[in-house]
Amino acid sequence: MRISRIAASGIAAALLAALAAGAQTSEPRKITVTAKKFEFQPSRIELQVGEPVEITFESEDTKHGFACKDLKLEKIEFSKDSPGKVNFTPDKAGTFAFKCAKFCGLGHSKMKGEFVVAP
Ligand SMILES: [Cu+2]
Repeated sequence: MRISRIAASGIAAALLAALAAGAQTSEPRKITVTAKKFEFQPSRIELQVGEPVEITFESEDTKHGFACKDLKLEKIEFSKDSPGKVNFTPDKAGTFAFKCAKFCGLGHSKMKGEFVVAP
């Protein structure tokens, strides 16, 4: 009786640990990217296939945007007072360019970055 009770509590502990681990991996990794004329910082973001991420975009000056066609991430816009958020899980490995999706001045077309997704 005594032994089985210990075994049962061991199993319960293992289950709890598994649940906690599961909860941890489903929580997206949070990344903050700042934008200013005319760059993203960081401009090279390393991701992992299957790892959910939440990217917050903050502007240090004017209104900027973000879009990544290759990863099917729709255009968002964000400004100094109103950051933008993008949630996704990369499903393929490779290097995918993203860009500013809101005209922000003469250097706008050079305002780019890339996701480097590891398999
Ligand atoms: Cu911009």
